[in-house]
This record gives sequence, C-alpha cells and structure tokens, in this order.
Amino acid sequence: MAGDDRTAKDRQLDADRVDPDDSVLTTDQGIPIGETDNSLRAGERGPTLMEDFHFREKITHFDHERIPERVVHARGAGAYGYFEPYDDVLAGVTAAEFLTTPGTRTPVFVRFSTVAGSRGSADTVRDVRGFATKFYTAQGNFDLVGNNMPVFFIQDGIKFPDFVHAVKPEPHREIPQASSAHDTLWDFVQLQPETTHMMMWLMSDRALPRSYRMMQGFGVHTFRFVDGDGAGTFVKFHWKPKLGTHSLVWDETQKIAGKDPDFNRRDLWDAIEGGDLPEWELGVQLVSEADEHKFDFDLLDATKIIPEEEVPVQPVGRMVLDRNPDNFFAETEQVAFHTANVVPGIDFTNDPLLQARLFSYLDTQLIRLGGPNFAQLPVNRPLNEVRNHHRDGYHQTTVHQGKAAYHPNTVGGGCPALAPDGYVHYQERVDGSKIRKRSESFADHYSQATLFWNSMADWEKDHIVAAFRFELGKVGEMAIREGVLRNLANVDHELATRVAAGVGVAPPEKPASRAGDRRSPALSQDNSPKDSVATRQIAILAADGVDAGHIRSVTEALTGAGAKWEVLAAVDGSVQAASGDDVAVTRALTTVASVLYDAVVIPGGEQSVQNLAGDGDAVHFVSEAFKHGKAVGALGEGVSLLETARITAVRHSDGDAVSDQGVVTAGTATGEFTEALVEAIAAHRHPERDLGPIPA
Ligand code: HDE
Repeated sequence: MAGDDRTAKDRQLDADRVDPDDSVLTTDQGIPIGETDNSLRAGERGPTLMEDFHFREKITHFDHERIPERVVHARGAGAYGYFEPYDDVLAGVTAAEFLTTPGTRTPVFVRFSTVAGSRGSADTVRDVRGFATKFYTAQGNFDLVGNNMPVFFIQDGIKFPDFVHAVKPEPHREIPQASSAHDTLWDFVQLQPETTHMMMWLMSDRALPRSYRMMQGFGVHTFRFVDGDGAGTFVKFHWKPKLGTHSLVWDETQKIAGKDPDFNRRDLWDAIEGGDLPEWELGVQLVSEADEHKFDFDLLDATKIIPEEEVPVQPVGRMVLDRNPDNFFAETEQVAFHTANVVPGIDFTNDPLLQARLFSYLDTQLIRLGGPNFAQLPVNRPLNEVRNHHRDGYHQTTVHQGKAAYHPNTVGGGCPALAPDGYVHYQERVDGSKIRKRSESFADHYSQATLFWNSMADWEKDHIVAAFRFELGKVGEMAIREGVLRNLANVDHELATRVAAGVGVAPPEKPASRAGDRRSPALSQDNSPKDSVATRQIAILAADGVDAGHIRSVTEALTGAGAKWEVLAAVDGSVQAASGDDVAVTRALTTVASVLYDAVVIPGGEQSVQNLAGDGDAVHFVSEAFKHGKAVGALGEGVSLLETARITAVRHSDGDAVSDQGVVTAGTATGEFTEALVEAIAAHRHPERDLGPIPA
C-alpha cells in the first residue's frame, strides 16, 4: 500500500522488515558464505568436521524452529487493518479515545482461529472460531479477545482445563483430531449442564462459518466502560460482518477438510490480496449500573446473552482488514493477545471466567514465546513508547540506557515519571466472605438454550438435530448419550425426541416444567441480510462446443454484481467454443470440487453438454452443489445436465427464465436469467429443497 494510506503500525514495522533483495548469503554472525550444499569433510568421502561452523549453525537453527503451539486456538490466520469510530456517541460513556474520536484510524491486527485442533488441522471442522483483535491505540494496546459465539461452555475459569481436556483428542491414542464428536467431550457435557446453551450454538451452523469474513464476533463477557469521572457502564461488544453471517453445511465442511484444509485461511488471504477488504461493524450493548439486576440472568455469567431485543446493539464504528502479514510465524504465530490489555476507559467485571482469563493469557505467552519480553516482538509492540523498570530476561532486545532501573530514583532524574493521566482501575466496592461457591444467580442453564432453539428457522433446527445425531452417534458409551438427552429434554422435548430417534436411545421423559416460548430473531442466520453476491465464488462448467455467448453474459453479470467466477473444464488450458473461439479455462475439474464454490452455472452448447454428461466429475459437481443447497444455473442444452445429475424435483425451463428453489433455467442468457441467478446466489443457500435421492 502506498504512502499516506499506511497505518502507524505498518510504518513502525518498517524497522523490522528484512528484504533479501541484492544481498549475499551470510551466517548469523555476518560471515559471507559461498557454498551451502556440501558440509566440510575430511576428504570427499570422509566424515563431516566439527569445525564446520556454517553447517552447525544452519542445523542448530533449524532444530530450534518450532515453538509450542497454543494450547487452544492453535490454528489461525491473521491480518492487519484499521478501526474508526463513526462519531463521538460514546464520549460520555468511556474515556477510551480510540472509540470516541471521530476520524481516528486505529491500526489493528486480527487473528481468527479454530479452538480444538492442532496447528495443522483443517479449517472447516465443527468448532467455535476465535476472533481476537489487537487495537494499537495511542493510549496503548487494547485486546478484544472474542469468539464467533456470544456465550461460553463454562461459567468459572477453574473449569477450563477440565473442559479443554475433555474436548481435545483423547489422551491414550490422540484421537479424534479437531473434533468434538467423542466420548470425553460429551461425558463432560452431560455432567456439566452449564455447557447446554453453548452446545446449542456449537451444534448449530454457527460452528461452520462459510468465511471468516462472514462471521460475527463477540467479546462474550460483560466488560465495563469507565468515563472521565470514573463512572462505570456495563458493555458487551459485538462485531457484525458487512457480508452477513453465513455458514457451510456439514457434509460440505467434511469434504472441504480434505479438498482444501486451508479453506478459511485462503479465503481471507485472497480477499485481501484481491482488494475485497473484509469489514465489520463494532456494536455495543450498554447497561447502566442501576440496571445490573434487572435481568433474569446474571450479567457476570458468560453462558448468557443479553437478547438484542431487550438491549439493542448500538453501532459505534467499523473495522476494515486491508493488509496480509509479511510472515506467518513472525506475526500470526507470535502475536500475543491478553484480555488484560485494556486502555483507560475500559475495565473488567467480576465475571469469574473473565477473571481467570486475566491470569491465563500472560502466563501462556511465557511458555509459548519463551520469556517475559514477548511484548517487544514487532507484532506485539504498542505504537507509543514503552518506558519502565522491567529489565533483562530471555530475548531482551531493548538496550536500556542509564543506571536507574528502579522507582523512585534521583540518579535517572526520577524518570520515567508517573503519568498524570495513568490508567485508573474502576473503584468497585468489594465486600464478602472468602468462599468457593457459585452464585444462585448462575443456576438457570436451560432458559437461554431454549430461547436459542425457539429462535431458529426450521432448516436451522434440522441442522442442529442432525449435528447432535452425528456427534452422539460417535459416542461409544450409551449411558453418555442418555445423559446428554436428559439434559436436552430440558431445552426442548421435541429436540430431545428427534435426536434420540437418531442415536438408538429411548426418548427422554418430558420434564414437568414447560420450556419457555420466547424468541430472539437476531439469533437466527435465516434473518441475516441476503442481498449481496460480493466475493462469492461461482463455477462455470465448460467443454469443447460450449456456448461462448452464454459464458460472456453470465460472467459480465456476475462481475457487475461483485461475484468471482471460474471456468472449469476436464483439463486446463482452453476449450473451443461452438463459435470457434477459445475460452480460457481457469482450473481443471479434477483439481477442485463443488464444495469450494458457492454456485454452479452450466452454459449451453450441445457438444459441451454431451461431454459434461459423460464426465463423472462434472455430473457429480452439479448434483453435489444442488445437495448442498447452492444456486444452480443452466442455459439452453445445459438444462438437460440437471436431469443427468438427478435434479428433477424443481421446475426447469429451456425457454423463458424460471427460478425454482435456487435452480435458475432459461433457453438463453437473458437479463431476466442473470438477475434471477444473482438473486439465487445472494440467498446463500436453499435449504427448502427436496433433495430426493441425490448422491453427493
Ligand atoms: Fe481463551 N485462551 N481462554 N477464550 N482464547 C487462549 O491464550 C483461556 C475464552 C480466545 O488468536 C490462550 O495466547 C481460559 C473465552 C481466543 O492468539 C489461553 C479461558 C474466549 C484465543 C486461553 C478461556 C476465548 C484464546 C491459548 C477460560 C472468548 C486465541 C493461547 C477462563 C471470549 C487468541 C493464548 C489468538 C487463546 C485461556 C476462555 C477466546 C490458554 C483460561 C470465553 C480468540 O491463555
């Protein structure tokens, strides 16, 4: 990015960037090296000599390249960008200047992640996604270390090691990788009803995001804003993606895990490289201190949301990601988030989950990054100057001047002096007996799980039932399945009965108390905006004899609407259109799969369609895309390929454009056809379809 557009963080990093251009090979000591293919040996066929310093240094450095992966959230992808507030509406609520000074662009680094899998696991597993943002503000770093789900599995951080041990691969054989579908997790779940609400989210499509760019983010805990006079307001943070919140379907995710395990990571990288800059709106829910106890749940309980219908989310600013990191290890791997990194104006609450995190994140960096100086790493360094009396330790890169490393001092002129506008902790009166006890106000584990279930569209409910059946179906101990179902009956008896029917367990008894019938429309992805095809990936299937006019009209319309498209054929290179023109092929069908695209289009051309009908990869592509609820477009002779792919339960047309359940057909590529196609793609998925015996 050029000149003035660069953020202050980007410019700061210039000092650390090392470019190999116009350089010669050297050792770490700067000795020039002219040969690096043969070790120094005693005779051409003799043993390698100890004195080969270049060999020893090269191998030693290599041997030490790995650092421990994060104990959770090991796999991730990151990017830089900026945040800017819309206006100064929060000025009376928080002293945090980056949130209240319009026109300030605060640089950010965001890391998205899965939770349970190792660094090399697939992106598209069923899991929570981390959404961690480091704001490099003028008042120091603020880290908002959130997830893509607004609640958590447990209420007290002391349970975190138990929960993580349960969800991670089972210790005796380290199976299964990056999956919650196994005995230990569900054993924990059946015994800890506080997990119930979060398990509803985990079994929903929220656990299968289509893209990091199409995912919400939540701070989860109730935090506290503090104004210039020290007055507090409770706050929950929300990120809303500009492209809407959209998910993959389960069968698709499993296939993508093999076809492209880097699916979400690649999507983020490619979007930024291509100039399609991911964007989120930051929103806040504010609750005055006077209203702390007016809810039927405790604001300090991280297994609860504040329904948006009760306290609206106020938009306060936007975040844009505009630059990929230069080096994955240096930046994405070494970035160190910490919930305790707050700036004046933002403070904590007594949420016992948050309190545990305030300890854990610093502690974990000490082992992961090898000592106390990790804040000096380029990606972690704040923009403002760091001055204090911390000294020494592994990997100290600051050359501290002077001899006063203590406070107070006179020999250093009293410096660094105490800041007149230093961070002041919110003054909360605390009065209580030391006690290991959960507050009664944390005891209701089911009402909000029921609220979530009630708020789902029918297709979302179907997906949740299928997810529970899949996961419990993988649980070997029948007693664990039964225990989970007893809990689930408290959420909704119909849900429990439907799940039980799929996992060989008798339906649990209906609990005496009736589940509530409240709904929160904001929870359903069915209500997410579906008005854009921006950055959607569309496959166009072609073979020799294809109708080049169809391709031209369709691609013009898609490009005009902001979508991406690729022409796929049996082999790479080009196909010859019926008109005799060459049509460039983007990729060979054998290197991709329908699961990597959002929609498929079959242009006309008799010969082309005949060829595609004889190509198993092409036919499978179409039926699989249909099975996964994606928009399918077919033109002219291409319409017949739908029959070949067993798509018969929708209305077809080889005349005027017809759109039925996301299948759009026409004789030729009229404006009516392309409009209907774009609309069908914008709908994201068409879960209303009758799938019949479609193979996929
Ligand atoms: Fe974390 N979590 N967590 N977590 N978490 C870590 O810190 C922990 C929790 C979250 O991209 C670790 O640097 C405890 C909730 C994200 O680098 C570790 C508890 C939420 C990331 C840790 C929680 C999160 C982490 C591992 C319960 C959503 C990835 C590596 C008290 C609000 C950050 C690291 C990145 C990472 C501890 C619960 C989000 C071990 C003890 C709730 C996004 O410190």
